[in-house]
Amino acid sequence: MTNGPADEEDDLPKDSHGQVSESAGGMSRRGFVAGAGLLGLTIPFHSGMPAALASDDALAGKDGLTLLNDWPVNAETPAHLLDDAITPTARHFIRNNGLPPEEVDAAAWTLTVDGLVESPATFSISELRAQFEVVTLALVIECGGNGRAFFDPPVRGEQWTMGAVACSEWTGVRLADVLQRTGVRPGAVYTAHYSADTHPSGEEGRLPISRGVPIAKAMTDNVLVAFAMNGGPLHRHNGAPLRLVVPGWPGSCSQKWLRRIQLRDIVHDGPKMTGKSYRVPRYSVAPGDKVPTEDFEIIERMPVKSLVTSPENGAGAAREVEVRGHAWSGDRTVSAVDLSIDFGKSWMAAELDGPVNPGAWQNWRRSIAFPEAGYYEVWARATDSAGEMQPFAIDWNPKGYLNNTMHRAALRVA
Ligand SMILES: Nc1nc2c(c(=O)[nH]1)N[C@H]1C(S)=C(S)[C@@H](COP(=O)(O)O)O[C@H]1N2
Ligand SMILES: [Mo]
Repeated sequence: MTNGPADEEDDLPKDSHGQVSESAGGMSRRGFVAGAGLLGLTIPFHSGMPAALASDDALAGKDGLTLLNDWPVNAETPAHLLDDAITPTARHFIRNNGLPPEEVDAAAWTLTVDGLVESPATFSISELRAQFEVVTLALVIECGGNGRAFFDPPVRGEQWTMGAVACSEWTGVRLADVLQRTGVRPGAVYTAHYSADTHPSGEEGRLPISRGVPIAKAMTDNVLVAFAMNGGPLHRHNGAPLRLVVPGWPGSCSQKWLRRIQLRDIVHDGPKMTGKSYRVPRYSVAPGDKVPTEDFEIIERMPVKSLVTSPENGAGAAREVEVRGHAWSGDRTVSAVDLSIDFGKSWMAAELDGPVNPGAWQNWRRSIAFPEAGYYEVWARATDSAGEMQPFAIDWNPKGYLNNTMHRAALRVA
């Protein structure tokens, strides 16, 4: 079964309530998320996903992911499967705007760096390995649309709940080292990333996505051109054999199946850079407001956020449990994670680790004794090094980006 590409620039048909009428898995998209937006729990898709939808090999090599769309393949990870400090490859979410290249030959793959550089160059993966320092870093990739499913009124696009985020260990070379080798010409302001995936329309030469970042971001020393993931090859859907990893910024900056980086003298204007893609209004808008495209700006750093990965949302729990999860904040560090089990009336600090390296998420935990049996929600609220805290309510925007509201995990305490 096919849902069709969810091109974030295309106007999909809407029903009379202004909701997306495109179906997912035979149900309306709202059907999937009904209730989830109210409580942040009972997300029925995992158990509710029709078996036929997951029966083909779209998710081969993945473990427990929830398929949101099978063409292109888009799949998220239930929060409790993100419990590991380092996300296993099998649990790294998949966000495809197009169709991955069918057959890739890592030995023949090349990366070309050109545009406003002193000396354009083309590198094979073995040349990258041989000519630059190889580094391994734990880095968060989070889709700009993670949490979109909770927007009210709803917005179109993939209906991510909590799980379009991961922190795998990436091995590669620093983009900064590669750019230092080719030289950056004065006047270069932005990168432009090109890749080998194809547009779902099948139109010759039409790119599914080509994003870029300001040169200063590209020169940050945790931005990698990565050829290994968790000590093994990249998964086919995570960009094999070569991708960018740009931690702290929308996942869309981390171009998969990377073939070319061009330096430009203007802000890159490739597909999904302009219009309303990965852009938000410069000011707060009322939920449902129409906003002129010229009032949108490119999303840069991702906001402070946290995830409760244990116990599992909706599970039963003993009277005393260890609650744990991760927290991250764009280019910053997280300075505190606070927990509430009484709907925000009172808060207690979690024990919080530092990041293993800049760009990694931070693990936190706390043992909690529930006062009596019953229904609880564990709320987690991270605060970052700039004092920014996760909000209660979504700062609504037309494309459903940047939802960093607190994660609320429901528990039945025996
Ligand atoms: N070539 C290419 N790169 C891409 C994409 C894509 O569709 N094509 N999707 C982007 C988006 S929107 C995100 S959130 C991340 C997701 O990375 P993942 O699929 O490995 O989790 O890849 C980015 N890189
Ligand atoms: Mo994304």
